[in-house]
Amino acid sequence: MIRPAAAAEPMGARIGPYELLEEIAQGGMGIVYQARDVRSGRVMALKVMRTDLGGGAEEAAYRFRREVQAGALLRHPHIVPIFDSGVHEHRPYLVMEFVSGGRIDRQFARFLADPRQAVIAIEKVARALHSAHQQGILHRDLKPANVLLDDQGEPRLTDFGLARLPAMDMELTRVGEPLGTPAYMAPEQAAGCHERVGPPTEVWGLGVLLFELVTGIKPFFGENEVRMQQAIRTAEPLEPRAVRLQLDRALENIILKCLRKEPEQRYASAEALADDLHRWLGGKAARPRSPFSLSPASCLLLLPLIAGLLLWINLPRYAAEVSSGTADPVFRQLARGQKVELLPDGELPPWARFATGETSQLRYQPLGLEGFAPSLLELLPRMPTDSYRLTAEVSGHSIEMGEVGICFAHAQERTTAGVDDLFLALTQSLSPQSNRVALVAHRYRKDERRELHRREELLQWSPPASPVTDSWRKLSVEVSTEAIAAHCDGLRIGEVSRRQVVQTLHRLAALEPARQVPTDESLRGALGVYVRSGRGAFRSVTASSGN
Ligand code: 3AM
Repeated sequence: MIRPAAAAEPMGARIGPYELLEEIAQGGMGIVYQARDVRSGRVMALKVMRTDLGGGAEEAAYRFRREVQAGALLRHPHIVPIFDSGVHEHRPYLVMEFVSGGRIDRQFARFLADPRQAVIAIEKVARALHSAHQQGILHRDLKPANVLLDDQGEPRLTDFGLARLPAMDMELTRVGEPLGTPAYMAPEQAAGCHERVGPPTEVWGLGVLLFELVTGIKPFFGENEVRMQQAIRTAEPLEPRAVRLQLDRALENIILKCLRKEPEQRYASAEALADDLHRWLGGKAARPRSPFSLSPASCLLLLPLIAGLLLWINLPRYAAEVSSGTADPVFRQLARGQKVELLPDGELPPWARFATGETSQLRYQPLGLEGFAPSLLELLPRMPTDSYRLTAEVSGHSIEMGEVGICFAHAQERTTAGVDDLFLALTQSLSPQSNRVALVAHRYRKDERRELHRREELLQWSPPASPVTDSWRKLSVEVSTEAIAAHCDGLRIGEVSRRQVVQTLHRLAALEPARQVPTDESLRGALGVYVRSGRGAFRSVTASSGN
């Protein structure tokens, strides 16, 4: 569950004998800090229950207890050890080893580039899980946030707060109520059949993790939790090789075996999966292709893939860390005045990431983006020059008043109520009734309690051609130190001064009090594509310096 940011403890504060150094992350139940044990000087990770749980505090406290109990039973090099626990001002806390490399999906680009790395990591997680299973412990909440990487790049499983412990009664697992995180739940878990949950349920979770690491997308799609659970129970998974054509067939078979609907048809244990992954790494796993992967449903699913190579991709947020290092050659080309194709051969650059809209869906050939909330897929983190041009051909459709476009400036701002994304986009309306191009400033905040989307138009224009649903439209922005000019299908449709942009941003800021007032200086680069309430397709996305 995503909750709005909780009030953090002041840094330097003490919880038991631990001095808080830095907040690392906030989860649904607790806040994780880096902390120092004042007795030994050792740096640890400390998780303390949130203060704002209200009626949920009892269940959260129970999860802490469960995590500590599981921790006492578990000793494995790929499980994060728990060293200590206690209660601070009526809130339970636990102290574990500090694991410095962050969640496994932060290294997504590395695994995409080399599936063997993903297999090596998942084999280790599978062996760690198997050791837990042998103690009668089921993790029940496998997901990328619970697999961390240490400073050696080794995977470390954590968070047994939802675990089933040996001899545990069904206290908090009411029959029929699913437990876990929807996208990673096995069908029996999504259906709330707790008595069918066992090691093969975790094999499923490992299969989803591996699928995601080697393809960059999840095997099932649902735009909300209910649809996701429905898809998991009834739909066939995507085939990994439909997404990554070069992926080894034997590896695909291993993944699909993890994702069989019936637990009995999956690997019987996490160890059996680990062994098969190990054989694959040694080049020996060559299992026959599963007849399940060619079921009519998946063939149907493949048709559009074959026809147009339409690959729906759910790129995890922070898919690749924005690294100016990796984008360096592009910056050099731009600085030399060359025009750069931001989707060479229709492929995403490795540094692409969602600046906002991480739940949106992505496909490619041509690149497509689908989302209800505003989604901004950043294709270049910044421009090396103040004056530049961004151009793209866009198309799309929507059942509502959606829009599709290019985005050329983005900033994140912390407000008293949450984190807001501010961005500028040149958009084309997607509704069949309306045919408009507009230069728009957005302020967007996604948090679970309140979704905020404010939008102000700086320029509007009605193209003479038919709505974009039937054709491609070429949109282009020219940004200079003085003004922003917009073009559509080669026609200049207008210009706004940077002063106007700043005034508009101020108006948006005034509507939602921000800690800092935005300036045009606070809006930087972030060149990319944008969609809201619909599906957009993009091709020929280019950037160039100067005018
Ligand atoms: O989302 P990020 O990667 O910033 O790294 C973990 C992740 O942060 C951090 O909590 C977030 C959700 O899992 N975390 C959890 N346990 C940790 C530990 N033992 C930890 N970071 C370091 N050491």
